[in-house]
Amino acid sequence: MSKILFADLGAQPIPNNFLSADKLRAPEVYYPLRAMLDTETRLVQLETPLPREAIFHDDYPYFSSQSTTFLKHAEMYAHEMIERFHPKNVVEVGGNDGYLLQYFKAAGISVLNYEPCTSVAAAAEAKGIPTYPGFFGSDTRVRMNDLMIANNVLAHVPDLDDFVSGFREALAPEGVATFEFPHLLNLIQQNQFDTIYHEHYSYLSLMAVTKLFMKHGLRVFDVQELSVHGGSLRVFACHMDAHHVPTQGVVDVIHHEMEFGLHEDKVYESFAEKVRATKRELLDLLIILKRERYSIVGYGAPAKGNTLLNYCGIGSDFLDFVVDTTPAKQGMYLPGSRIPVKHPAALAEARPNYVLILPWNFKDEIMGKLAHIRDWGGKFIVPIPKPEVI
Ligand code: JHZ
Repeated sequence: MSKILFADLGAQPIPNNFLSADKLRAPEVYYPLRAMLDTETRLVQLETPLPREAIFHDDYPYFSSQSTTFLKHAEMYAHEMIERFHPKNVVEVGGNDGYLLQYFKAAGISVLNYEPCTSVAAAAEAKGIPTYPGFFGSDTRVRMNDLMIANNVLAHVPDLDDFVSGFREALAPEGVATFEFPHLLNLIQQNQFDTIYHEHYSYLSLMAVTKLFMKHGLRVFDVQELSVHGGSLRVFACHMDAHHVPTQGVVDVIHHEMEFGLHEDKVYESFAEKVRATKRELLDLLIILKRERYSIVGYGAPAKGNTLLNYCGIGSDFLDFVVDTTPAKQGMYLPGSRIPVKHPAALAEARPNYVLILPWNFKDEIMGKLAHIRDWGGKFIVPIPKPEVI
């Protein structure tokens, strides 16, 4: 087994550990952030994984319901699953604030959420979603489920073997498990290096996931390509001997991955330089703008924004502040860069010349919401795949 360096983003703090004002004079811990390709399993994973309890804690500030694009995506998913598989019970692992299970519940289906972060688990409970406040794994007792969901969770699991075997144990004989995750192919092609952070232990392709599932007695029978989060896959899996008919889609996506070269090492080896080039380009742009004395504010405080800002060394010397709709992030400071996070109303007050959109995956929704910045001549900067002024 050999490993190849995929990306080296220096040392970085935990991206969702926002700082309160009283922590600003205290030291902050930075951990090495390097992603490596395992040439045998084809998994890209962090070289120094942190304990999951350090990352998914009681003050976890990411609430999935903050984006209407994402809520629509969740509602469509629920309707599609109900129509196609008619589940009587549904378990979601990492179901966050109930953004998805609420649609199954509304259709009268029995639901259960596994969510270790009490901040978001409480929001799910408040929506009437029964929530078990713990991590899911092979020791989890829940059994005979018709539909099991792990959307944007597989990448967050330090022990994939334990997690996937837990899914097999908990699934009814003809049950279906679905997994959504950002597609490694898009990460590389669209230069989404900022999605590499301590919370994401793995960066996944269909070829790697298929191998992993097979090892644990699960068979991939369908896959869909989705635009969400910069391009994701939705993988459908079942027991080896279940009756779900395999679709052509699985063959097509793996073929596409091979055409792109994900089964070889070259595309991984060349990524690190693309990352460094983007850093130089973004800094070039921001330095020019600051020399001209333009004001720049960040929109959104996503985890990926913290990778970008910390890797590029962008602090309040470039961005006056960032705004975010999440109440748990407002009044706090970004980890590492220590840029203050404000309520979105601060943006109209400050009338900045430029707004740097950190959650570029929601850029259409955000530019729609912020169309009024044009009134004072404001412009947007979208940093990924390539810094661009709009
Ligand atoms: P967003 C999250 O990553 C967390 P992040 C997680 N690690 C994961 O895997 C991926 O998603 C898939 C704000 N916002 O979703 C809300 C506004 O303020 O891109 C969020 O703080 N106004 C589980 O954190 C942030 O931006 C808006 O109109 O990188 C978006 O974060 C919208 C649309 C968002 O992901």
